[in-house]
Amino acid sequence: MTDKTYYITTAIHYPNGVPHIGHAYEMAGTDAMARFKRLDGYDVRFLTGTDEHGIKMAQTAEAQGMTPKELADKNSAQFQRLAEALNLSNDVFIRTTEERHHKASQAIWNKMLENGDIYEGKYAGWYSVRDEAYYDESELVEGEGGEKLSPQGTAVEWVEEASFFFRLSAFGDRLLKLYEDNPDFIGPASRKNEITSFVKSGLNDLSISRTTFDWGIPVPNIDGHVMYVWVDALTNYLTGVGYPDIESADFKKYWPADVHVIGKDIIRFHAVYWPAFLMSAGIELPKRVFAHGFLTNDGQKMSKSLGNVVDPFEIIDDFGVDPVRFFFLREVNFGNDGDYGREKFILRCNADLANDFGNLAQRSLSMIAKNCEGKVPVPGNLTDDDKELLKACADAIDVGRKAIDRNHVHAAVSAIWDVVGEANRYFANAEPWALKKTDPERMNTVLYVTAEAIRRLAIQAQAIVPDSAAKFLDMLAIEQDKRMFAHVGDDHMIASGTELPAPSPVFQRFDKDA
Ligand code: ME8
Repeated sequence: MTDKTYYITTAIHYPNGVPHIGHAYEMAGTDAMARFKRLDGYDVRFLTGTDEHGIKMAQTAEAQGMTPKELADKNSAQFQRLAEALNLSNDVFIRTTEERHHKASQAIWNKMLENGDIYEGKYAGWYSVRDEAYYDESELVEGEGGEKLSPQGTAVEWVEEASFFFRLSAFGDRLLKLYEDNPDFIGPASRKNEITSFVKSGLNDLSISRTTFDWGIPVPNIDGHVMYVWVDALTNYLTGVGYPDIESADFKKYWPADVHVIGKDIIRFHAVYWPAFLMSAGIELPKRVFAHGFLTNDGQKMSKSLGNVVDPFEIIDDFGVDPVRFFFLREVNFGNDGDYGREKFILRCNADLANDFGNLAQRSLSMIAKNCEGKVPVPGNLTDDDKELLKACADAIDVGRKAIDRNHVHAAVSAIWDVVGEANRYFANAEPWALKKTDPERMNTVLYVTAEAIRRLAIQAQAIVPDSAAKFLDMLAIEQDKRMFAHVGDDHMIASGTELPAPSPVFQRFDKDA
């Protein structure tokens, strides 16, 4: 048992359509952080799921001749399938249509009501169904045909209806103090500036119930009102740890969340509305909200009308899950926008996976098979070069730890792959194939050190490319319970004499002309 806990969440995705690579990207990045923390000895709770209420769902369902629940069931299943296809290690998959979530949402509503932050009124203003968001007139931009658009470029409509309001305007100072006292609450820093200036510009009270449709969670004790979808959506993070039972073991252990990982388009909901709801309800705030960037396809924004939306299932089928996870996390700075392109994908995976990591293992382990009777050789005295490489492998964990605590997944990946590069240079310079005749003892040492370096690096790579890293560890005959970060280091060096299975290639080389 460990007392180190870590609660991490993705956004919950709208199942109004099938998942795209933006969703896969967020899931893979969050999964890498969850796995990293588990490998580092934390008790991790990792939540993902689907956000099933709201007008967008209701309208899409109607257009497709189904009920909203049928649409939600159909597409939520696709998101669950994606979680499996991506080898996600989530502990919870939440659906907001579940009974437990209705209870949690009604409970937080009642708390905000009891604390005097909800009042009845009438909403008159702009709404974007696409964003499920209210916008102030001053935020709107003009479209090409002179029409009004949201700042995200989506259509807005004028709405007037009876509504309950949340007294968001009363929370401005408390929110600004939150950002000031907790400089890490919003990441990356650029998002913090955006949110701070939004709050400083003055907050309006927020309409939190709707009366013109019924696909939502009923407002407790009031007929005809359903909750604004974001009130219920954000509450999912509490549902996932047992709220409203705040005495439950899960809630006590995992709340407050360590980080909500989301995309840059929904930072306002997470860094303004969500902490205000929680402050009102008297619930501790999450420690951090981190917004990753958006993915494009060959430099173009993905959209259904352009027909260029990349299907994550298709690329996983084509390339395998680990190369897909690797490409996203290696190629794109988590926090910046990034681009997917087939050619770029192939170049990156061939260079870093097949050539660097794959070849190193294949070449060194084949030499062990051939020259050392398939057993981990006995090393001679270690030289400075040997020691330096092994130290670099162990030190990468510290670099990774710092990176993951800032949600810089790409930096944790670089920390590992920089040393994979070093290990390759070490192996090439040492020329063990030439030592075979001239200095077999030194050859044994080089092969031993290389195997040990692969062990150390593969343990870390389990966070990024779990299946492939496990194959490396299997080829080194590392026991299942010796694969944590605690086992990287001099106390757990690979044992000489261990019989190794015949090595086989772990990463495939892709042909860009195929
Ligand atoms: O916003 N690249 O759901 P969603 C990267 N239900 N990330 C992208 C992306 C892209 N091209 N497109 C979308 C919602 N995302 C709400 C969230 S949370 C309480 C409720 C990201 O299905 C997006 O930023 O529209 C968000 O984090 C996630 O995918 C789900 O988007």
